[in-house]
Amino acid sequence: MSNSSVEQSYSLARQRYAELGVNTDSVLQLLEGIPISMQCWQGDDVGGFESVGGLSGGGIMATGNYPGRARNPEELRADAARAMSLIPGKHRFSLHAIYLEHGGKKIERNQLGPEHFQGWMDWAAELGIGLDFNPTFFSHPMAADGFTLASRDEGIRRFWVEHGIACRKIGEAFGRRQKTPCVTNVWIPDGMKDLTIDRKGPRELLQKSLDELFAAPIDRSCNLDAVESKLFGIGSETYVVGSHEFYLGYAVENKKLLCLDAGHFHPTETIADKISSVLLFLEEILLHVSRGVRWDSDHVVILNDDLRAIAEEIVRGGFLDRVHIGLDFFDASINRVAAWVIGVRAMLKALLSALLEPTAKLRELEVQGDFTSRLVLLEEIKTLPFGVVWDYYCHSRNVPVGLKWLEQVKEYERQVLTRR
Ligand code: RNT
Ligand code: ZN
Repeated sequence: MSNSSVEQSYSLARQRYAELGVNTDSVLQLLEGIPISMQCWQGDDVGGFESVGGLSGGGIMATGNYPGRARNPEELRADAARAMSLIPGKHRFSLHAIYLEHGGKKIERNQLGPEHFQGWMDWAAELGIGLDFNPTFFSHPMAADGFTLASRDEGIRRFWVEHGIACRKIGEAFGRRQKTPCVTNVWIPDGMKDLTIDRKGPRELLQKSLDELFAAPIDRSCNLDAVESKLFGIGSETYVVGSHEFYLGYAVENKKLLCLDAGHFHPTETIADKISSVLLFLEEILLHVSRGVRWDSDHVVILNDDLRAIAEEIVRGGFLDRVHIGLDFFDASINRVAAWVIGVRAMLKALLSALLEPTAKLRELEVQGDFTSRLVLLEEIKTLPFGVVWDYYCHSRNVPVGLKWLEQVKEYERQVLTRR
């Protein structure tokens, strides 16, 4: 598509939206201010750089063997930067503790410090993006029996508390340097495969561990703590210590961010409708936007009804500055750079579509009790030229329009990825 046809189509689309009272130019400005936190772990199948080759485990497993996985921090940074260059707007990058740079020395997880992430901080500063962080409570001998913060073994429990504290300090260092708070998200795999007698004990231990982990004073303007619940995992099908109810209570009582992962609830349960409830009791939340196919499979996020509903809830509720949007998927069966681009672009499209909605008008109809008109208008706006506005957004922010980005990914695959 030529530049002038993108612009011409946009001016007609702008007119169509204006008829409904929606200013597309202001919408695009708003959209530009929403950062999406792109997850590092899509780039190397959740391997990390702790040891050569990395090891997976703790119920997290990427499937597929597409060539070109990033094998070291330099490759991962190059891949992520390539993906970001194909996505409109400035975004963030979410690191896991296992993506440290150890300089050839063995660093225990409870000994990690900001110095092991210096390369990442420099890279982020160069790109002008913010970093988020995640302690890694899996892929480790101390997590081999499936318990970390809720372990009955005091040595193991203490080790993981210390890891959590170390990670919050790293998050604080990120935040101080980048001038936006780093969201540091705690997810642990703890749970039981089969029938569990004592469901209370491990939860008491987890509560105690979190209290210790969060007791270390950290500047809230630099680091925000989040806690992520889960329903079940591989090997923890029957019982997960950090359930939704556990963390909802914990977050409310301790003023933490609650992380809602789209794949961590019952298969027909979606997170969109939870947002307006939890934000009555919490200042801010983190979303892990993911796509479960039949189970918590972490497929690449696409523009489907679930994703649209999440974006609509954020926009309709006026929650844009209280919801941190992070992506959480890992697919090793397709080009990993493309997976990132597909996921972030899909999230942005969902937000754009939500921002283009004549929400005030719809709300008015609802309050008046005119549900007929509400439904008619909702159906009508589905076929407005939303794609044209999206194309113009990409064009005006100097990233490839339409399928053009894929050509660039293919070229990168030929030049770089297949040579690994
Ligand atoms: C696991 C959680 C968690 C991880 C990442 C890698 O079920 O969703 O967020 O996916 O920490
Ligand atoms: Zn998650």
